[in-house]
Amino acid sequence: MSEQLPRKRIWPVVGAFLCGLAVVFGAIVYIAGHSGSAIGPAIAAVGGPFHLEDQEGKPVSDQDVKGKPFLVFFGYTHCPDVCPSTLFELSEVMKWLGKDADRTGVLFITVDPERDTPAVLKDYMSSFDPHMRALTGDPAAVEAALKAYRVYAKKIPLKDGDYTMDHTAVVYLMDKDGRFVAPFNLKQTPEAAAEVLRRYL
Ligand SMILES: [Cu+2]
Repeated sequence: MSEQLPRKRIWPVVGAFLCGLAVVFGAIVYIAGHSGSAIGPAIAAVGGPFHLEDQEGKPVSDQDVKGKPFLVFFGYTHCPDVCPSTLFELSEVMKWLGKDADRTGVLFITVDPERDTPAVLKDYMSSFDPHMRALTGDPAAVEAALKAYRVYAKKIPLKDGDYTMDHTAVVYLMDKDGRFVAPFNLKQTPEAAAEVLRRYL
């Protein structure tokens, strides 16, 4: 019994502390949700103009996807796991969209223009849904696209003189006006993911 007593005294204190935390947290959420100035511009700042070329060597800019909701994903063809599995999942989403896939766009922008030439991209993309376009360009143009989408990419040298790329692997959902909506969730069935995209048509 002597052990029980202090505990009983502590719980109300802990309870009061947690309530205090809840109030503070609630206030933060409220302010974040209503000020707009704190979060709004950060979201609006994802995306923007880019001038690249696709796997056919055809110039592609942000203007080409205007009027369509589109998905943007940054990666590289030498990627061992994340990129191919993401592109596979996006291919499945495109299949579920059926005819509507023509009214959307999926852009796979390389973070490794040194190795990802249009010819390399063309070969690589033949494994995936044909609605997806892979983009590359000169390093400065790619860098500008990375900056526009706030994508981090870093070359990691390997022992044998080869290298790998560390990179942001977010799929961005952009609306018809080229505005960032949200990260696109692929941790759901392709059917459900296709429905999400369909809402922005
Ligand atoms: Cu990757």
